[in-house]
Amino acid sequence: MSDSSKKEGDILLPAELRIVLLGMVGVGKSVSGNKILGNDLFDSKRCPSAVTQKCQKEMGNINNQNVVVVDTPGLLSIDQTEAEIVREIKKSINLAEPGPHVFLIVLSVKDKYTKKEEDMVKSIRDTFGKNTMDYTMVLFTHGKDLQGTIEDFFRGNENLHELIKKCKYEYHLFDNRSGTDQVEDVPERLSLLKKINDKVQTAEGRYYTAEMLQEAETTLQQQVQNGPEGGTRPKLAYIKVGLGVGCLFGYLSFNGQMMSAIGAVLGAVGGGLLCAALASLVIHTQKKGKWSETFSCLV
Ligand SMILES: Nc1nc2c(ncn2[C@@H]2O[C@H](COP(=O)(O)OP(=O)(O)OP(=O)(O)O)[C@@H](O)[C@H]2O)c(=O)[nH]1
Ligand SMILES: [Mg+2]
Repeated sequence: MSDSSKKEGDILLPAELRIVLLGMVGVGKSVSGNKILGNDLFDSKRCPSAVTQKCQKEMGNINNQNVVVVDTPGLLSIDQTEAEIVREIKKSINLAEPGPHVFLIVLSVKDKYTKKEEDMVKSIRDTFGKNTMDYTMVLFTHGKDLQGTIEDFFRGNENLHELIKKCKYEYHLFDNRSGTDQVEDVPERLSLLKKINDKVQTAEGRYYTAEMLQEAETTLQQQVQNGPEGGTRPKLAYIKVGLGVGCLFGYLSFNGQMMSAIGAVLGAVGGGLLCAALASLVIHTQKKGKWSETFSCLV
């Protein structure tokens, strides 16, 4: 989906650019939002507890383009339960209506990329669904603390490097100096907005929508219902069909040689076992994402 655009020189800019900030507590989401908008609008401070507790939408006009920024509470915070935080950050989609062009996952280069950061990214992907990475950029903060280049930094961790490769909007580096002087940091702001605008252009103005969020919610619900092992429901369905088909075959094939009822029972047991085995194979390969491998073996 795309919205109306206007021509500026040779570049086709979306009339409005919508950005959602995501990440863990204290990594610099709010201060980055202030820098993007060139204004001190989001509350930001060094503090042992989460500062941002609710989603907040702010906007500004930068180089004749409306820019909407939605700040969100930090994930994996101990100040609220994960369910509460996820419920809150989902509101960012409506606040950025008709939907954000880009999610900025904010990471600080002062922090190592550990299982906690991986869990945070997983939580974002579970919440916003399979399309998330098509609309995501990693925004690194604390640039001044970097030794070497940002590329050296993320290539130094295989999982972080993999994350960057998956992000259609790639990555960007900020250094948000303390205080309000960072809002005057025009070159950093403009280079980020240019990068996002270029990517939006490549994506032909598409943005993440409320329908995608709805789809993600449905998928997650199904996964919860089916349980971590893929659930028993599909297996039961296969077994029921197997029993039915087995009964029929058993009845037909043994009819005349044995009592047809015994034939039906034998057929039902055989059919049930066969279909249960097939169900397990299907679920196992589905979970491992090895459909093509399985089918190339079977053919
Ligand atoms: N020097 C420096 N300080 C930064 C940078 N980014 C953030 N900070 C500081 O880190 C502190 C936390 O920044 P916030 O923007 O409030 O972080 P947040 O992610 O919004 O935090 P919560 O709302 O609590 O989740 C503030 O004191 C910022 O000034 C940076 O790039 N460089
Ligand atoms: Mg904040």
